[in-house]
Amino acid sequence: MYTLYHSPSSASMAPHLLLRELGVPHELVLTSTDAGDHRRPEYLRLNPHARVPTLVDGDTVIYEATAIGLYLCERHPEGGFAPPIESPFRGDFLKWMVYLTNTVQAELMLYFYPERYVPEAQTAALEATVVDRVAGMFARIDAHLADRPYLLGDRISAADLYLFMVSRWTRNTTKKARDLPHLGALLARVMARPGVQEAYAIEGIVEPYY
Ligand SMILES: N[C@@H](CCC(=O)N[C@@H](CS)C(=O)NCC(=O)O)C(=O)O
Repeated sequence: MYTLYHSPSSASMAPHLLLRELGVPHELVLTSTDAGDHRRPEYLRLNPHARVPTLVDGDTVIYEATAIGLYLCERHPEGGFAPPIESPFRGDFLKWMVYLTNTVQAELMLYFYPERYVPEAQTAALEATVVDRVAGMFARIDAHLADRPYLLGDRISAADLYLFMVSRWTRNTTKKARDLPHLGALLARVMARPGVQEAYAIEGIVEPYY
């Protein structure tokens, strides 16, 4: 049985969606970043970096949302959320998983926590810069999706769930991922999936959904 330490609408969303879509047994432990649960000693013993999510699988403790996603895909290949190692799509899959966390998500952290990087007088300017730069990333993803429904082509993968999560994080900005035609269509397709709807109900997410 997996245990996912999660905080609603945070970086734990992609692993949560994947667990639901794979249909594997798991329990959730609410670790609210708003309430500071991620800084409590019992959580820091699992994840000393004080970040959410963390997945526990027996004696294995994994943090980093992408690592959790790759781990779950490898443990449940029958779920079909990652192309197998011998697939011609494997390289693309790894590329998107890493790009989305290492480039898109990393940049969005500057938007969500600008005060960690610059003095208060400069936070609005930093936020605006990040919104512009991330919009450029999503525009290139939108162009990639012009002739395919999902990042890898016809079949959904864990990378699309990750894309859904980071796209959602633009919903309160002036440049929303959902307003891009092809990306917006992908987000609607992902939102319609039963596992995603279950996860949203459990996390108590209200509109705008993405
Ligand atoms: N690279 C990490 C980032 C995790 C992360 O920054 N999570 C945020 C929530 S979206 C968090 O825990 N924030 C609390 C904090 O930074 O104090 C991952 O993908 O798991």
